Amino acid sequence: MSSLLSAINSPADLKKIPLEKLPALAQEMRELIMNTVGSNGGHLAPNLGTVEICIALNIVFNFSQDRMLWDVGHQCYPHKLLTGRAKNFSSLRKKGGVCGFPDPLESPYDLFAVGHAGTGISTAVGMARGDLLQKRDTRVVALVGDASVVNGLALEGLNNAGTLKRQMLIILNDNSMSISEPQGAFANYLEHLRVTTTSDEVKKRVTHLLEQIPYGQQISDIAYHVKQGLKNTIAPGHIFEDLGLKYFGPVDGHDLPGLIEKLNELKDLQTPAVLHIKTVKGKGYEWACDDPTTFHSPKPFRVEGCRVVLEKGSGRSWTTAFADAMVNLSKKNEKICGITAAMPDGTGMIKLKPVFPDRYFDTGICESHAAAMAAGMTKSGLRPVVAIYSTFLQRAFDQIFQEVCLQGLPVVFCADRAGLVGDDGSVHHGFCDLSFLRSMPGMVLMAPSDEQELIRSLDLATTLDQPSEIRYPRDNVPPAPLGEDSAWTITKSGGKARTLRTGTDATIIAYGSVAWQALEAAKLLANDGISVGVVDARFCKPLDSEMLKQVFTTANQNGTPILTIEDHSIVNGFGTAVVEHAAEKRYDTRLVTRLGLPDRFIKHASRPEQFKEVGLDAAGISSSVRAAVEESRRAMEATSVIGTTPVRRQTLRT
Ligand SMILES: Cc1ncc(C[n+]2csc(CCOP(=O)(O)OP(=O)(O)O)c2C)c(N)n1
Repeated sequence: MSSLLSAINSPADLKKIPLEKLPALAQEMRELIMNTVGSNGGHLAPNLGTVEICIALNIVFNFSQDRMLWDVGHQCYPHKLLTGRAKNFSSLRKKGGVCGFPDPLESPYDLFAVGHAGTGISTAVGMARGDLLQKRDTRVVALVGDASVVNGLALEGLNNAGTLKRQMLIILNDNSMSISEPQGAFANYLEHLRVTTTSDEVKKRVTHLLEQIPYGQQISDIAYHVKQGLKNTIAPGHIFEDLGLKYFGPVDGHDLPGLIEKLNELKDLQTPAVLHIKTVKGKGYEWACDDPTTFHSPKPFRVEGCRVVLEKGSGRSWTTAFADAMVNLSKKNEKICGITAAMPDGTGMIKLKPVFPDRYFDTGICESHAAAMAAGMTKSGLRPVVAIYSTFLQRAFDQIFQEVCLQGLPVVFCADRAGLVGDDGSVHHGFCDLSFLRSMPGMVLMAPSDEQELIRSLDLATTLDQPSEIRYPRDNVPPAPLGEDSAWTITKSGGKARTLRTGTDATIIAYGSVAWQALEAAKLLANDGISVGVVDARFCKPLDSEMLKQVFTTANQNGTPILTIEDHSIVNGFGTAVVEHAAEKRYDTRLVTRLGLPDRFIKHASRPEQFKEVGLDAAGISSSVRAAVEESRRAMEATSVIGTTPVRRQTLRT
């Protein structure tokens, strides 16, 4: 590791570095971040923009006592480098390595594990109030980006922050970008602030001008009134001031001496305040500045001279498959509209924009607004499709409940990144969507297992007269269809499943993309003489009761196990739905083994590593099936030995 950085094990070491060497330290930090993200992937452009503010904050404040709260937290790599994690930084986002987001389990300098936007101000207000009541002498700082500050939760936090009667500093890190273009009126307001000469600069200039005129006290009084007048008429940041927060800036977020001076000025201000800093996303690398969207969170890459070669993903992603399906369907049905909440590229919804610009909407980081807006659009006769990552859909819980389900409105939610997400880790896994959507009356839950199935599910969803969700993972679609072409329908007996493979020793009922792993497991087991059937459930709600009746009846007669499998929490997911249904129908629930994500947070690693860890890869599934088959055989033998019939008797209620 480089020389200045290698001597920093904590902010105390940073404070020993002379001011004139800090630019060299900033350069070392940028190089380390760039090289590490180049080999591991991760958030690049946001972190290149926060190097100076992290140095300045860690010099001025004492975060072993003071409080540093991050919003999203994807821009905290420089803070990690200065707080004892530089030596380990090459392990960024790798299994067992440094987390790509703040993580209190990793360091006491990270107070909250975060990855969802909009929360930093609220947790900071909480810490400020808590420390005040507990008589702890701390300073509280929150750092929030210009696109995150418009999130509903952030605005609620701001509203409450203004009532604080103590120090709390919000750093508004304004790089005039979200992942892509920022959206909405607030973005325009910040743009206006950025181009306005700062109030400090104006005040300085006016004072300077008046000092040149030798008319004594009289002029001094006039100067005072002129300054006040200017403050009131120019008043950059008046929105914050009106909310009860003192506003300072905007200042250059890369001017280290300036930042240190400003933070020293503000650190003991006994009132809530906003320091607006202007930063450049991708600072230090021209190619990152030129294309901050691509370099927001790139895959691994290598730099060849002034050219950057990004690692190409092989295969076709579920996101691309969705985007193409969405565009094609929109061509056939003029009522269909696409909505994204600040993830136009991540969800693929951006593909709709050039084709139907009037039917494409980006709400910014406002998932609950997106859901409620979609509900409103259906009342006008439109068919909105809202694409949101499963993990961020959690934000829209209440609007899906009240504005969509309670009204029975046909909004289609497409939950990308459903299930394990790999190196972004625990803050980004989409493992709760079934849990919270299952309980919503009228909601149809679907999960396709290949691209053709995705197209069919979207076709069906956009013709339903009730709300629905389609979930798919952060992965590639299988290269070929997994089974025969058959229509997606919902009848009196539920949403129609399809059979992918027949077998006599066990049946796997798979929900969604894990059908592929189930088929692979079945192939492995066939080599060992174990014959496994695989059903592609397609629907979690309404379940296919005909299919379940047949599977449970056969399993009961033959004494063979049933395994459910899903890329979702084992708690209240697809398997739970099957067991609840079986209990309701008085089927033998002892036949069922549920495979899914365990009831704990799964740390960052690659997606295949995570699948292995939770036993959802083909090898893990096959060993679970083998264990279940052996257990059933032992149970059968035991019942034969004591002379009873090997058939488990039960009453079937249909
Ligand atoms: C609730 C939520 N929705 C969406 C995202 C995805 N996301 C991560 S960073 C980001 C953009 C954040 O922009 P900004 O706050 O301006 O920070 P910058 O990346 O520009 O530094 C988005 C939309 C998220 N993290 N949380």
